[in-house]
Amino acid sequence: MTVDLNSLVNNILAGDRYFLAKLLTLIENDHPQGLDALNLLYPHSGKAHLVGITGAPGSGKSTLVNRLAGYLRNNLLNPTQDGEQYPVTVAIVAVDPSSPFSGGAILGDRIRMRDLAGDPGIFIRSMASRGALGGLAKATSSAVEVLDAAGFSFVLIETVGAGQAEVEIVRTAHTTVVISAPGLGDDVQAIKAGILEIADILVVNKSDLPGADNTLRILQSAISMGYPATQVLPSEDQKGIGTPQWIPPILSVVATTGEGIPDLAEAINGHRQYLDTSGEKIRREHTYMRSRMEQLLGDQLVARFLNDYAGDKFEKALKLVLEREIEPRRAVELLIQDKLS
Ligand SMILES: Nc1nc2c(ncn2[C@@H]2O[C@H](COP(=O)(O)OP(=O)(O)OP(=O)(O)O)[C@@H](O)[C@H]2O)c(=O)[nH]1
Ligand SMILES: [Mg+2]
Repeated sequence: MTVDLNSLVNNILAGDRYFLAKLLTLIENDHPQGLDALNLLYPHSGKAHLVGITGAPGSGKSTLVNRLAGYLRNNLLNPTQDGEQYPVTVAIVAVDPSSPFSGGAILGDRIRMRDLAGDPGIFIRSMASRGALGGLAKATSSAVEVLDAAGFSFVLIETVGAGQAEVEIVRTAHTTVVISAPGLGDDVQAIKAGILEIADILVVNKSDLPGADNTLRILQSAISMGYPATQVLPSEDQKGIGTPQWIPPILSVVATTGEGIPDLAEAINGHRQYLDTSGEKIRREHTYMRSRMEQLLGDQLVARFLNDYAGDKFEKALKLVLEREIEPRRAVELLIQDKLS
């Protein structure tokens, strides 16, 4: 596929969806032209609010993201640009790690297509993994940067909160919403997986189902353990705004009816305000970009080292380690110093 780079970029900046979709495909396929275009677009990014939505398979992420996108679109106006106010625009990135649980994702996508189709202010993209999850995380970060540069006010990133790669994807976000639901048996699991540690907002979805109260209680006690010295639940009207430390609010939602969605939108905005006023946004971006660059550098260095220099030697070292002749750390040292006999 050959596309003129400048027209690709200019069309995307002008709001063209066809070229936007085309670039996302280039990026997903790790096409070099995708990276070139991203490089040109990157200076236009940094304005969108990035919201990560994660939770166990079937907890209702897709349904909730669909509702939230519609709500934001219909109720929020962008800050004035030329004196006029415009409804916000929303991009949705659904990350499907092609897990055996992905059945629900298809259903979710169908719901979305019915509800949101035809609204030019909403753009939906599914990212499927074609191989390593690490690759998916990389492609997703880049896709989010493209959507940000393309001018969307919000980018909602939906991912199953199952493993390291998903946590990595969520770290791209400014605000992370972790979804639990009764009847999945995932309450304790979520806490164990450390997924609560990345939560800025906690949602108990499917609050219409029995057991929702129990899920709520489990989350409340988990949060109170994490924030012992502070009042656990911010008062209803505050939702954490103005507190020196952000305490993740816990919200009850019924995504299928939209109950609780306005509160969620308010909490997201509250967290956004908190990030801006506390300096936390700058700190987070700094930490995130540093670790992202270190990781990219690491990947490149390893690939180069193995490719240009020590592919065979690496295999030899690996064999020696497996035969218990050399300890792995020493083996790597010897490889780097080229002292492997
Ligand atoms: N009762 C009830 N059911 C819900 C609610 N929200 C979602 N569901 C249902 O739960 C099922 C899963 O919803 P999805 O939105 O596909 O969940 P998901 O977390 O995106 O699923 P995966 O993408 O497969 O991980 C669907 O049958 C939804 O209709 C809710 O608030 N109450
Ligand atoms: Mg889904």
